[in-house]
Amino acid sequence: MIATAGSTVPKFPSDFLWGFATASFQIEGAVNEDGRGKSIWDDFSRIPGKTLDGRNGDVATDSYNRWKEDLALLREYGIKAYRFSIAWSRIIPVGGRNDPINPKGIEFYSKFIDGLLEAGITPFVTLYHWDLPQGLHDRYGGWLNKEEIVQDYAHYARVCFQAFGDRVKHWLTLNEPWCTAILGYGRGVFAPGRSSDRNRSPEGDSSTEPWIVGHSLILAHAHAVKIYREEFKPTQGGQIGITLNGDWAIPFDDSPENVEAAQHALDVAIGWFADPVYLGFYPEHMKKMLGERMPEFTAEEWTVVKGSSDFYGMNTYTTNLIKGGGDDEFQGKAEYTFTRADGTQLGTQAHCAWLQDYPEGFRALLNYLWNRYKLPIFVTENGFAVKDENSMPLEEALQDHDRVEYFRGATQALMSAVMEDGVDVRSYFPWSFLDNFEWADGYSTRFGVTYVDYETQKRYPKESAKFLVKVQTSPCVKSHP
Ligand code: PNW
Repeated sequence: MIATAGSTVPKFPSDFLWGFATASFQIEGAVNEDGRGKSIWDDFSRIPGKTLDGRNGDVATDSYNRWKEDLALLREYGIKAYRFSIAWSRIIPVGGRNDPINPKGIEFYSKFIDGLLEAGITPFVTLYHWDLPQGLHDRYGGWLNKEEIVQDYAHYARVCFQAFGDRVKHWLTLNEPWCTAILGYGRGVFAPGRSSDRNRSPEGDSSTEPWIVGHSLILAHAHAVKIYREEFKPTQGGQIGITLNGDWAIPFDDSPENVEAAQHALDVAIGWFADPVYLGFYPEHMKKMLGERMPEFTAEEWTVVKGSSDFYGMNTYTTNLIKGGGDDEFQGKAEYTFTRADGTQLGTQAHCAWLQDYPEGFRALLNYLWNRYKLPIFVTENGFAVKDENSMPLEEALQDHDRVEYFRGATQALMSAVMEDGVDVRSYFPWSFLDNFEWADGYSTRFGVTYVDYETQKRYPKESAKFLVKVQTSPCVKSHP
């Protein structure tokens, strides 16, 4: 639907940011170059058994060395914005507030930002996308140590605002804190790999550590925002917020138990972080579920936490059907399935077990977040990994039909949410610009709209890249004056 002048139908925002997203550790490689310090993913990804294909992030898509080539491709795609993350250990190799700053690290991102701006591409910068400096993990336990990590992260953020804030006007403090806390300190499948499961990790307590880490993450984010607002925003004039993962939850059927369970699933997946940051409280369900294990904020901390995001940063991939029951606290003691009561599947299965295509869920989640948190939404990730793409010959992989269908559905859902439901959405960043290091999956799962041949590091646009480039320039999403 196209908005016409004078109608009550909302207009598609003229400054809407269409782009693609990546993250430092997943693309940069060059782990020993120009004074970079180790991150917790360096060694973790080298431990046999931690990645599916046994491969690590040492080279990835070699984007640290090939940034000019990547920039040329972004320019060729003609997108408006690019989301990437800064590697903390390139800026401050050991990580702490009294440790040396690495000018080469600053120079690298500075040149890249200049290159984007020259190409007319808006940089959307994540400060932390899971690559904690190993030095801080070794020194005091990283995110487990609230007193230290909050100060060190705030210092690192300040260094970045100082170095890049004259040119960067869109900041994300943290990417998906749920993943950092649960996958890194609960399930133990992401670095630093801590868990109560002694087959996985010699150390860790999955019943307490994730909640402690989550608490530190919220405070670290909030303090960085306070610094930005007080010291930089008045002159630099940008926006800053957090970006949360979260998938739509549909009750398996309309039994009260399953309806309640769907809300509980959302409370832990999203509310754990979003309720404190936007509303000023932890979800009741979490407090009840965790009792004394749920950390509390002091009154003084709440004043920093509540309202600490200028917008809602949204990463979303799928929808789950939810049943009550089970004892998995990380899912809010709810069970997740893609199989409907009648035995059919919710949508097309991706390469990863946790992902099926269901665009209606994207629209529903946009509405839920808009109604609950009442702030403009920046969609900072959304994407699909085609089943078995990694074992296909190049020509076949480039015809990524299921990914095109995924983005067709998602962009239509986005348009409906904006134009029909009146949800205020400001950006759409498909994950990912390139195939890259997919964490515990290694390189076996491909999320890129650009195929990367890891033997030659050659990049090849897939059909989905062409599709998305066309969507953003089509008349019904073009800016309305
Ligand atoms: C996000 N899950 O991670 C990250 O922000 C990206 O770095 C990543 O490459 C992308 O999504 C694709 O996985 C997620 O298990 C990792 O539900 C795991 C889950 C969700 C998101």
